[in-house]
Amino acid sequence: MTTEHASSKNDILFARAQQSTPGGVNSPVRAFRSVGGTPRFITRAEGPYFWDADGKRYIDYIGSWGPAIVGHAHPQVVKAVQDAAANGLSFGAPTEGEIEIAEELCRLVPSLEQVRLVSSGTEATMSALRLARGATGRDKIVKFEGCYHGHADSLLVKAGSGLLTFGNPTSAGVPEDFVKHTLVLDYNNVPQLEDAFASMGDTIACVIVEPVAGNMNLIRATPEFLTRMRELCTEHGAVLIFDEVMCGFRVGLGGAQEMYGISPDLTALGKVIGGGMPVAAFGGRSELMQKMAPIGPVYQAGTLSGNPVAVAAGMTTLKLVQEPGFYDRLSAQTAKLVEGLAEAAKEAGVTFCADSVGGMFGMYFSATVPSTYAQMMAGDKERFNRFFHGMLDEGVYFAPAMFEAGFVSAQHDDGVIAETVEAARRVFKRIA
Ligand code: KE4
Repeated sequence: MTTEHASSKNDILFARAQQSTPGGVNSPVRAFRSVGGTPRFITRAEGPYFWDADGKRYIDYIGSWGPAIVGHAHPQVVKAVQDAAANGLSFGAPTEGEIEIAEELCRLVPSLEQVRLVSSGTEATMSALRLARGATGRDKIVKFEGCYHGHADSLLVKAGSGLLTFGNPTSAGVPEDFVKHTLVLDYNNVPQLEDAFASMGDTIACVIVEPVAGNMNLIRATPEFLTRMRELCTEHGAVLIFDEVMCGFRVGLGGAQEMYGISPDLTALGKVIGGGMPVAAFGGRSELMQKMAPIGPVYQAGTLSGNPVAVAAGMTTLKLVQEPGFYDRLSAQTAKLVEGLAEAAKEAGVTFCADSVGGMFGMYFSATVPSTYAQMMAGDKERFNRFFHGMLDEGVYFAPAMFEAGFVSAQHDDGVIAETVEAARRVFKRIA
């Protein structure tokens, strides 16, 4: 039951939803299973806010898990969607809008020479993996514990039993065979990466990494980690894939690859580039992308890829984030949030710290900002959950799981940040 009262419309809707949909949700993290309680059914959103089925307003720090970077229901984005929809929703044939957004992505993301549009981050990373394997003729892939790249079979894998042993499925329904080529290493562990390449470098098709990790809370890659990764991939002919579905256009206009000054061979994008509509993409060096069907041997397709209504939302969002000073302001507001939260926790004597990169942030109920998955998982989950629900009652909606990052929009102004920090002062005192 919700923390307010048993007859909440959210409870009623949640009970009803579970009759027709597994867990009552269309994506597991929405079910609040990590924090407990009843998910809020959102009726509408505007700017930094959204409202639940009881009419309660929340300051939203999910932003649809990243896409709502210009704020919810931005008038220019809504109008672009309305205008596009009036001309038809989907044609299954090419449109000029797809060329325009592809050209814009290649102009803004340093390593992109060509790009293919898809409808989800999962499709983007799955296709990039297939391209890397098709281009190299190799089977093995390297990922890192705590990084999430969507739900393609070969990526639903946890670290093997021993060091440098291949992964085991994290999901039922994924045959061992589908993950036996996936090696799971520790994030920010350079020696381990060097050992993997030393022992099997010429069989590794690719390394896929979140260059700023946002699926084990927020964890920054060290420059050494990414630099060495780039060197090793180059040395051994492996494809380096930056999964920037979340950090692309979130940490800065050119994403993490511009921030670190490292050029991957392929990049996966999503979230912000759709502005809340289903647009994702993978792209990189033309020499690689030319291997994609219909001109190359690597097959990939999608009925709604490059959908004109979704592309209109994405293109308008990409224009808005290029307004002068957009990311400076977004980064400053996000830093103001995490500084305020840390100050509030300190006043209450609660062990807490926070970090931010551009418009994404992490909150940790631990003494220091984690740099590894294990350090993040050692955080005080029970206290996080009490903080989460306390803030939810105060009308502030953070990610409903300790291992998720948070997101600020251009509409989270000083007043919104101050209101959040004031609420946190009250909640930290209650959970101290
Ligand atoms: P989608 O298939 O959910 O569009 O994207 C998968 C994906 C790929 N790569 C990264 C770095 C991602 O963060 C994601 C999806 N992120 C989650 C947030 N933790 C989406 C939320 C959800 O699963 O409902």
